[in-house]
Amino acid sequence: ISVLEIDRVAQNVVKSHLETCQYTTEELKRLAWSLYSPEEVRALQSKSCEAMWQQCSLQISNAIQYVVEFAKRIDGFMELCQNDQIILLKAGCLEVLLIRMIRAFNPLNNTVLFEGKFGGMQMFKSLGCDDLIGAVFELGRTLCRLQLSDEELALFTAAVLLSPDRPWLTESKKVQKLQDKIYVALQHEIQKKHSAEDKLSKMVSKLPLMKTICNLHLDKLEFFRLLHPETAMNFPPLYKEVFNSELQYRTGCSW
Ligand code: 4D8
Repeated sequence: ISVLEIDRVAQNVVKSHLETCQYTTEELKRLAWSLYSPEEVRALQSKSCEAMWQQCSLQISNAIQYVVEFAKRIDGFMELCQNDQIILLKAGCLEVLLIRMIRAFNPLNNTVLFEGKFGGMQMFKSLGCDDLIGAVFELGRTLCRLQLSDEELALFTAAVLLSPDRPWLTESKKVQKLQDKIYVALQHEIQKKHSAEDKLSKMVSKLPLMKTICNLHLDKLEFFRLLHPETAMNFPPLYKEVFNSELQYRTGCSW
């Protein structure tokens, strides 16, 4: 592949990311000052488990819409068959969210942006998922240490989304070719910045923790569904579609 082609890939992916990342870096910098007060944190903590799950599933479903839009704008994604598009999104969108989270994560005080203000992991206490939340915050801290630029974030999330090893893909060779180009572009981007030469391997080494978090989330969801089936039924449609266990090939896709 030529340098020209790699530049074109990088430009497309970075543009798609910037157009779909919800908040600009400037907005996030300004927001970093607005922290939940101790009273507000207590109010979140004293919510019922069901109400907090409902609130979180809504936030996640909101954020997923932007990830879907990001995927659609990546050259080649829409040329994959619809089954594969759905498989890649279902399998990858939480990982992408977790990587995108670092833009909205403040490692100085271990807080994350949630509904307009920053708060620590205590604010998620009523979910009853301390292990999951602990892992998510740990990932936030370790990914922040890599100091990824928006260009690196864009290419990394695109590479994760276009993982050719997702089960049930029909055209994994096609996905592999797209991912290969993106990784070359990412390596190229990292070199431009004179950053540590093992930055890419450090990024890739965080993928197992992300997979663990995704599986933990699915376990928690399955358990929650058993305890509170009526609440789970009322989760946002997109959240249910992405995280329900059955693989379904939808024709009238809402995404
Ligand atoms: O840009 O959309 O504003 C996390 C959720 C991020 C989960 C969101 C969340 C994000 C996962 C709420 C609950 C990541 C941003 C805000 C809301 C991703 C945890 C924290 C988006 C980036 C930060 C900022 C709880 C937004 C993992 C697990 C969920 C359960 C349903 C138990």
